[in-house]
Amino acid sequence: MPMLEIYGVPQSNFVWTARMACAEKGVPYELKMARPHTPDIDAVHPMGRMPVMRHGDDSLFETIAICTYIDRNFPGPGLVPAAAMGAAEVAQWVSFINTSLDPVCVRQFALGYVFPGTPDGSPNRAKIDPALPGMEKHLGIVDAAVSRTGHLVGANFTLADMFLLPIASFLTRLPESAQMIGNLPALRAYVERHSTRPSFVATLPPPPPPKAA
Ligand SMILES: N[C@@H](CCC(=O)N[C@@H](CS)C(=O)NCC(=O)O)C(=O)O
Repeated sequence: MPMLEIYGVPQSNFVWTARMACAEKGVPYELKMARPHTPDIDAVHPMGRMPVMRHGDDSLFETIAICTYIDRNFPGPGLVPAAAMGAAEVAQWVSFINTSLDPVCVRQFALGYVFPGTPDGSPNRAKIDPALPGMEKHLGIVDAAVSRTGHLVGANFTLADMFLLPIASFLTRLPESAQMIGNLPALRAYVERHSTRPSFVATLPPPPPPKAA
């Protein structure tokens, strides 16, 4: 069988999710380093976003599609519950994270630090500050959700958690979000507990390279 290939950079939360899905499932894969809007990515994703996947003659874009393929095409533990309600709840949280939580907490807030676009490279307060109330709301929602069982859905670690954990982990490293998570006991415990998970440890992104002098 051909080797599964994931294209992207490991610091992307979505690339991290796809890699965690492979690790949870025990699927061997090759991470092909590729930035957004470069030929390998543009060849598959119509908007030039990462990750994209190739497997033999098949290719996919959008993380949920890639993870669904990984889950259904390979043997190993299911990433989504078999029961209708559990599967629907995973879809619910993945959709919420992708369309509501990620835009505020990653695109607006975190990228205001990581890719500030300011003349001197300082954090982009014009992006960060307006994101804070929305971030507080979204983090409160997932705190309440994981307070029940320590997972987003049911009593097991599912694909929904693979979407949330990389984002929550990144947020513990930035000042305002770290403080918010510090004040949300269930979410704080969730990040601490699942950060020791083998699939998380095996896919932890390396620190960014030092800035050129
Ligand atoms: N909905 C897409 C989002 C992918 C995405 O936004 N990836 C980011 C990196 S985390 C990216 O490629 N951004 C570049 C851009 O939007 O131009 C998915 O689930 O895969």
